[in-house]
Amino acid sequence: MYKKIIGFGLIFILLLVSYTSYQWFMTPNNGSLSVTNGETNIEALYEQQNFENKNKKEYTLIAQEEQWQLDENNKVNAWTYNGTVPGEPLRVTEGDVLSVKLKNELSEPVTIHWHGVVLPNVMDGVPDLTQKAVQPGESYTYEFVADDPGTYWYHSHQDSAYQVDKGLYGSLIVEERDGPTHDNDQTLILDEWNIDGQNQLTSMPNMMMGGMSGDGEADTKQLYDLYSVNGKTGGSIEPVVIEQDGQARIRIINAGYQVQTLLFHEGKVNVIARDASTTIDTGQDRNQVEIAPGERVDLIVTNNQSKPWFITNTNTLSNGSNLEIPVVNSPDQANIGSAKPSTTTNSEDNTPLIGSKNLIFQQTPETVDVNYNMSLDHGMNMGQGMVFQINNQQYPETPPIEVKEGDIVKVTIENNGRFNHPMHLHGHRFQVQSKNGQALNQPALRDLINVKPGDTYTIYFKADNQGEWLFHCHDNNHAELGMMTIVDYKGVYSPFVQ
Ligand SMILES: [Cu+2]
Repeated sequence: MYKKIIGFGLIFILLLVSYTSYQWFMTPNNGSLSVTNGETNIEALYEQQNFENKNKKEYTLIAQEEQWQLDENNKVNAWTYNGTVPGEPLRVTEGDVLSVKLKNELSEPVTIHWHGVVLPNVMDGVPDLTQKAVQPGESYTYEFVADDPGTYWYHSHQDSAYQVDKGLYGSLIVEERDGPTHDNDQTLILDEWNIDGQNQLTSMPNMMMGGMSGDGEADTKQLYDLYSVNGKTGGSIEPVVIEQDGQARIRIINAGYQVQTLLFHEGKVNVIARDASTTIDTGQDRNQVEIAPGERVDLIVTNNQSKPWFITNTNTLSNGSNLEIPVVNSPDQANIGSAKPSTTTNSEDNTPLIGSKNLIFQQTPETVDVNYNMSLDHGMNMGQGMVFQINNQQYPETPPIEVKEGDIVKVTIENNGRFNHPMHLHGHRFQVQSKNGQALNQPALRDLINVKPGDTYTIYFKADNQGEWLFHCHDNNHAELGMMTIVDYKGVYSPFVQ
């Protein structure tokens, strides 16, 4: 009898053990640690990655301080990835695994965010949301499949208003596996600098006055002294070389906080992609291209000039600085001083909304699962002075966009303030469907839409990438002062949230 009880007991224990381990293995994402209150840890989502039979491209990026010469007169104490501004250019082929070891040799924590890349949430580089920031002396490896060709960039998301301004950014190009390649393929990263560090966003009265009448850039114009292209300013900007009657693919990335309208010599400038989404060939000749903070635009530029010329911008900073990028026929074509800046055609710049070839939705979705109205504005806060808000709140008090996997999400973004707000969504692409109540003839697939004062856009996206994702203004000064929210998936949680 006694033995029998022990026998049954043993069998019971065995059954219990095997049932528990069965549960352990059958629980999606493998384990008790990864599921809390029925929610899955975002780290467990990453374990579902499959890197088999893929080519891996490895880089090491060291975050380090560097005395950086913008030109012969202007040296800045920059923060860099691998000692240069911009940081080392990263280049992979569609389908490759990109593996980047970040080593932090700065005195402050840093991260890397892969701007525009649709990737697993824990690789997104947002401190205290998708990872812990990488502390001084520590390392962290980012690894993901780069399966969507196009022009991207990377930058720190730790204290980004400051760290991106200091130079912690670089380009990430994902080349088409079988697509068109261009022998002449160049990247231009635009930025602007606050040389003496004296300008403050909190000295607002002038900006408010400027904002009344202006172009939505009164604050950036006050804040910054110099434009740079690939880390160089003025006469030190490296010329773009395109032989006469030849073509180049020019990838432009705006790493600064100011909307730029670039002017080209009259001739042929074709927009072929925006935000890594191939655009429809409009067949339209243009010489003007707008690019907002965080955006990328890929152009085919034909050089029909025998003499050097400049790509310029329509803006000037408060101190009169403007941007001039020389274009020459050959590296030894000197006498750039004689180049005439191009002039504006004053035609309305419709390039930000050029339609995309591949869409998520063939028609405007008739029913949506989530409908979020996002009102952008600025306000005053006793401690901080001017602040930037979503639905009258500053992050983290801003209402999140609550979704579940598979949802179709509609967001109506309305700018009720006086400044431009380039709104960027992490981990997804969205489809811009209408502007100011009017449907776009050709919807545009983007990860960023610059919402100017008074404008309203409706965008749609599919909630198909679980995680906790930022949706924020890419004028990082605005983001830091509150203009951020989160796309929060039900059913998953981040262990990194503070
Ligand atoms: Cu903004």
